[in-house]
Amino acid sequence: MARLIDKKLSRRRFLGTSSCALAVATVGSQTTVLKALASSGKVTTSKGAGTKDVFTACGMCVNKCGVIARVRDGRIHKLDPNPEFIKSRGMLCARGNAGVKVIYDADRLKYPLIRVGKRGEGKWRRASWDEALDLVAKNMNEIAEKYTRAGVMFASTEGTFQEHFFLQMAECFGSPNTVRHPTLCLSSNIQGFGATYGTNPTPDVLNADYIIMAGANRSEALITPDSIDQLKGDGGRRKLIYLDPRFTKTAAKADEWYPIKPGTDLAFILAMINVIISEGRYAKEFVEEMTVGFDKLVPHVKPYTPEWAAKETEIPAEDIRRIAREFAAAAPKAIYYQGRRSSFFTNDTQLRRAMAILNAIIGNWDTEGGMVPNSKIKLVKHDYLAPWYDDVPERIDKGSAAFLSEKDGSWINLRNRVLEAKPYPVKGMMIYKQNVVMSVPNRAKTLKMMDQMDFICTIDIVMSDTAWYSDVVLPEATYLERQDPLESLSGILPVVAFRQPCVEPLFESKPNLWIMQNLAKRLGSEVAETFDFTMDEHIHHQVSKNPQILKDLKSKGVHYMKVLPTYGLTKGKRLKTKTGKIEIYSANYAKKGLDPLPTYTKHEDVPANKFRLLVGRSAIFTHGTTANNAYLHDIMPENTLWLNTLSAKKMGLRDGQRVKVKSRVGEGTLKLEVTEKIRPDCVYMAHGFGVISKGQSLIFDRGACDAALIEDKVEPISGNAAMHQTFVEVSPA
Ligand SMILES: Nc1nc2c(c(=O)[nH]1)N[C@H]1C(S)=C(S)[C@@H](COP(=O)(O)OP(=O)(O)OC[C@H]3O[C@@H](n4cnc5c(=O)[nH]c(N)nc54)[C@H](O)[C@@H]3O)O[C@H]1N2
Ligand SMILES: Nc1nc2c(c(=O)[nH]1)N[C@H]1C(S)=C(S)[C@@H](COP(=O)(O)OP(=O)(O)OC[C@H]3O[C@@H](n4cnc5c(=O)[nH]c(N)nc54)[C@H](O)[C@@H]3O)O[C@H]1N2
Ligand code: SF4
Ligand SMILES: [Mo]
Repeated sequence: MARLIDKKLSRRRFLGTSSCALAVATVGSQTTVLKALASSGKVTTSKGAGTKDVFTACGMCVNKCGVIARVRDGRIHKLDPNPEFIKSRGMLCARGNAGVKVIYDADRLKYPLIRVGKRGEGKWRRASWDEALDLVAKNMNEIAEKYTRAGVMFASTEGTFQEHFFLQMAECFGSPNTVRHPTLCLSSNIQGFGATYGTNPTPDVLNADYIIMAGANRSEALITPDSIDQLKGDGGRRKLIYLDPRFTKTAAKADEWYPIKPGTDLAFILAMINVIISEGRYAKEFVEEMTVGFDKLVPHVKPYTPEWAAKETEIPAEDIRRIAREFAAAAPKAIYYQGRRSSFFTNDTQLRRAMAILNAIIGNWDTEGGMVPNSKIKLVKHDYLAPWYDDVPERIDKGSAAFLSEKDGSWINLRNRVLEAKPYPVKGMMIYKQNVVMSVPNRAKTLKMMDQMDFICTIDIVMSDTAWYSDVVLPEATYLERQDPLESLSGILPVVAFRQPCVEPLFESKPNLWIMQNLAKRLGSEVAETFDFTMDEHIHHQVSKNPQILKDLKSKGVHYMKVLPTYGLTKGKRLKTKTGKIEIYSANYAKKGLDPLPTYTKHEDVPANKFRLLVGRSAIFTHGTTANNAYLHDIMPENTLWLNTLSAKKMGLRDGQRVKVKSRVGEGTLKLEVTEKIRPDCVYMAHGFGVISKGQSLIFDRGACDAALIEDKVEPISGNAAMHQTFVEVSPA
């Protein structure tokens, strides 16, 4: 932790400190915040009749930052950051603060609902839990009977600790067809880095002297602690190079910004490797000792000169050459940051392989300021004996990608197979905390898939577009009203996060475990038995090997083992690859007929009179989930279409006018935002608008939906979606 703060600070002092003064710190100055971590005092708790402070974990996005909920007279009146939560450096973002609105949102789901009109018409009747769950179980059993258990698919996403129970339900019911968020998000990242290192390491952003971020907008797409640590470069020794077709908030914080031509990042990296090798700037000893296939890499990158890459990327050759030299000179405290979402192009896995290889040849593996393998605090797994069914086929999307995850599947490939009923029909959908109508590219196809379902049940907290198209909608208690299982968050400094109820669940909402248990009872004793435990028993079982975890969670809302990173733990050990080394050349890929070394492939250029549609995040929204939150809605009531000033001028379009955007698969209408902050050949719109559901009263009929426009292209190695390969026409509305 000494390195965490600019000044030297003993472990003891850090542990004995932290103060709620921190709660007012903003992302603005990272140094201030890290210093605040060291300021004196304990977590302040309120005193007085009717007041209570509850440690919990934010549920507004994947980061799960530590929260202290201030409860007054049975109502949460404020959410503060938990200064002890080292992963988030003791902070909450705008969305974390706006969590109060989630619980007291007039639009939240209050009771189980059963559809009465046509699907998507929005006519519902209130039902009791008994009636709703009877109906769900009846439909699941009928579909299983008619089409096998694989006929019911289970869709869910990361972000809540309770997803485990939903996946358990899928397994115990007997369906192999679980489909999760990774193939909309980071599966090619996991695949590309996994194939090279045997794991997807964490970049040590805090301690790196030289960072290249490309296609990773950390000042807006918030990942803790990277988003905070990245800001340390301000005025300091750190250099941040940023590649993005858009001038984002990260660009504003970078030392250099290059509006790279989308889809050409691989050329940039191959040229960097070319320079580093041809000028002998690689880590020779490390490469010799820790990697395989370097000899094949040398001739492979020969043609990829900076001059060649300049034509592809539109980044000057002299800059590429200089950046490569600076990068190698800063080694091993230099990182090519791999980002998170890698659902960009159809060669994303090879791009991530190239990133991994570039990092490897400068020898930044498992070193301070380099790429560090994750540590994780062990919790005891909850074991159960899933019933065995003889007649269940394999996953419907089996074989649709070279490396398909059995648990996550491939969203787009699965949807295609369901639409073709190949090799068998899938007629039921169980959905937990996923908004598939918004998050899977080509909305028309998702709706078509839903149309052909005999039954759809969605468990959500609001009437999402997906819930709107369902037959039964079940209201889950929000993250502020639930006890969730403990969650171990891996990283350089791993933590265990804790989510406990701050207030009683409002209306008739119920936690997922309760819902699964009561559904299981209706699916037969074998399924029910696997859910025969209380949450309290579950949590005590999780910490049975280390009861201190729970003690820490109760007393300070977080458990961690160390406050100082440890490096070099893998030294002298075999990595989790086949050869036990870093695989620059992948024999595994060669065996599957894939390029064993990343080879450059060109993507289609933007056709005349069209634009490339880019998607990405805004700091104040999470996916298609939070735009209807009243506090956040105040900041941005609708999305706009970013169009470059030059392009707008050429087309005679002006700022603020309404435009129609049309792709091969859909269209939408929204306000135009004329800006210099985007390349002239691209347009951009924020995600989460253009909703179909009238149950989201603030944003219904506002803005346009990007999922309606994006074509459903797929990366063939990981099965990830490729979301930046859609071209659109823009015209006055
Ligand atoms: N506020 C907020 N934070 C979040 C989330 C959220 O919804 N809201 N979601 C979380 C999740 S699940 C994820 S996966 C991460 C996503 O985190 P990131 O992957 O960092 O974020 P994105 O905004 O999806 O995409 C990054 C940037 O890539 C740029 N880009 C597009 N095409 C190219 C290209 O060809 N080359 C280069 N170099 N850049 C390109 C886009 O303009 C965009 O600014 O964020 C996480 N954090
Ligand atoms: N067009 C487009 N598509 C994208 C992206 C993009 O940028 N643009 N980004 C992609 C990425 S990186 C990702 S990770 C995925 C994410 O996409 P999804 O996996 O679909 O996740 P979210 O969009 O966050 O939807 C979460 C749903 O859960 C509900 N919810 C929130 N809290 C709770 C809760 O406590 N309990 C229950 N039961 N429900 C809850 C929300 O209301 C929402 O309906 O989207 C991907 N798809
Ligand atoms: S980054 Fe923001 S929304 Fe995400 S968990 Fe942390 S406070 Fe919550
Ligand atoms: Mo994601």
